[in-house]
Amino acid sequence: MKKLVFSACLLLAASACKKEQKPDLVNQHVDFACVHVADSFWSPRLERVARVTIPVCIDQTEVQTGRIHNFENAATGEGGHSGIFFDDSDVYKALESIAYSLTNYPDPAMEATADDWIAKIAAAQQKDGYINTYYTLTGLDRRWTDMDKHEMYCAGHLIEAGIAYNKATGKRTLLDVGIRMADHIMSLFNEQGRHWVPGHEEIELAMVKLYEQTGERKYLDYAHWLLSQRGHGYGYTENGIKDSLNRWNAPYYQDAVPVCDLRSISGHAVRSMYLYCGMCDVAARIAGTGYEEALDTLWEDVTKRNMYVTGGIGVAYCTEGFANDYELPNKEAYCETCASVGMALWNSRMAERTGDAKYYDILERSVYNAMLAGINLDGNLFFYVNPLASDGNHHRKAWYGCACCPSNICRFMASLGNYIYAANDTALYVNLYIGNEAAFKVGKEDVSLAMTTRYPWAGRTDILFRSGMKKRLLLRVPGWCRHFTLSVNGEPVEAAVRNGYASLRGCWREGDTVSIEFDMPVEVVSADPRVKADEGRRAVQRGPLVYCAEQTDNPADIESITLTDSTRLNAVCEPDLLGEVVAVDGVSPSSPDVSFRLIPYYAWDNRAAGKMAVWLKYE
Ligand code: FUB
Ligand code: ZN
Repeated sequence: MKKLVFSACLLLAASACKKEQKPDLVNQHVDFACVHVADSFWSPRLERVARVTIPVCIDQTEVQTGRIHNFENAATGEGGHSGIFFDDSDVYKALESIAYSLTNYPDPAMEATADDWIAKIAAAQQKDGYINTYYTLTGLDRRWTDMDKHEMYCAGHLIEAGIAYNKATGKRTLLDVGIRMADHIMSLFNEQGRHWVPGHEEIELAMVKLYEQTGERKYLDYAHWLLSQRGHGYGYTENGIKDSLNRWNAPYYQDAVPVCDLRSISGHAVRSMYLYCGMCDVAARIAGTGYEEALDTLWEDVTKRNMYVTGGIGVAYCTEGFANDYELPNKEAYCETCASVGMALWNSRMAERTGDAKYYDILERSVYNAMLAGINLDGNLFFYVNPLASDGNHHRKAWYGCACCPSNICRFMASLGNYIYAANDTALYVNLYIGNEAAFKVGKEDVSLAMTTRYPWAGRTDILFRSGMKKRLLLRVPGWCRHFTLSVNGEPVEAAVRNGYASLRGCWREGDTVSIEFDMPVEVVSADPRVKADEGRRAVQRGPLVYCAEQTDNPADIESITLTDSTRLNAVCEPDLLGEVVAVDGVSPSSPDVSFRLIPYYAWDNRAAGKMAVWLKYE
């Protein structure tokens, strides 16, 4: 049955699987529609997104909150607006999630729901193409007066959803709504018209997607123009975040300098991530933007001085953003789930731009730790904030007033297959080790593969060629891995590692199997000494996973857990714990008894409430 569904997806996705190589990208990711995830770790999670999490988003949108009523009211002009001014974006992100999910988990009832919402959205669009239920219901005369009111942010999510739904179903109503809104925006704000600095980035990357979808160059140029608006003092807000002089807080909005002069991260974390995505997208398609140096320097700043061991970013509650370099408190960490999704979106683009595996190291860290913690094991409770320590009072919730995170996790997970492979005319890159069956083009060749793995629990992955391939095979060697072995059809082989990829010859026959095995010992890691919060502390990692101590496993105060150089740390397979995990048991040298237990960080707060800590005392 699964196979049949998979073949249908391949047909639908045929165009996605035959993309032309972008000249300024080293490689391009293989579209998730060509990659059927079949993996003991991820498949149950993706199925839960389809069967539980998206239905939660639907229920919240239709029943528990006024999100869909806002569109109904905007269409009739009767009734008021409820919720936050950017709640429309949650509806669009839910639709984008539905679109991705339908590709792998066809669901006619869910598709009918989506069609129903889309009809309501289309009915709410103004004649001039404008669509935003907040202003339609509170006073269209005030639209486009405050750059922090997220009109372009919502439009960006609308466009992304319209493209996704068109690709998944062939239907184009939502895409056309998005195109009309894009054209409306472009008619108002442009070189001859008004300046505008989108207070929350998102529209930039969406315009590039719209260019890819329609082939209309104007959308790409417009994304470039929007980026060029930053750093010239054009920003204005009535009710948004202000500086000490009561003006638009330019650093918060990534608007203090022109984007090609950005060298250090500032302000809001999610906005920064989406901005950097837009910059990558434009730089890959327009020569001479000058964004590359900014992007490379920003990446160093984010990952070396402002990122948690979990891959989470953003510290400050007041700005949902970055603080001083190395200021990374654990209990007070913000680490919004959306910011981790943003890290994945940005790092995958950086990898396409450079062909360097180090970006996938960061993507993997963010996804398997900070992002995955954002959802519980049952798929129906969410963290917005993902601290690295808790007194026992931080718990996932069924929903949030500001509910950006649940649908962001959904859309990311439902399109997880995007991050496994990338290709160019001469090589196939393997970026993540996630079991799958895939069929796609590498250059002009049709390639079909099956990957099997027990990652992240075990280090071995087998890749079976179901077709021949005359291209190099580049296998990412994760940054955490100190030793690995490779074999082809059971015979050990050696391979040079360049840019983080083990590179293998370029002539494969149907039936060949390449196996790569990473040693996956338990490792104790320390933070940069400048991180005050982690002084005298260590964290535990195994493979891509960061571990934590939870009170329910460690009834004595977790603050008393102490690692020493002689503590033995044993990896223990626990098939029945937390949906299957490898736990890490600490045994002190003076006693054979287990003195503490650690579990993967992503799995915390799924049992009895209690304290949690990632960074443990070290003596
Ligand atoms: O403002 C829209 C979204 O809501 C942001 O991305 C999140 O940080 C939250 O503030
Ligand atoms: Zn969020």
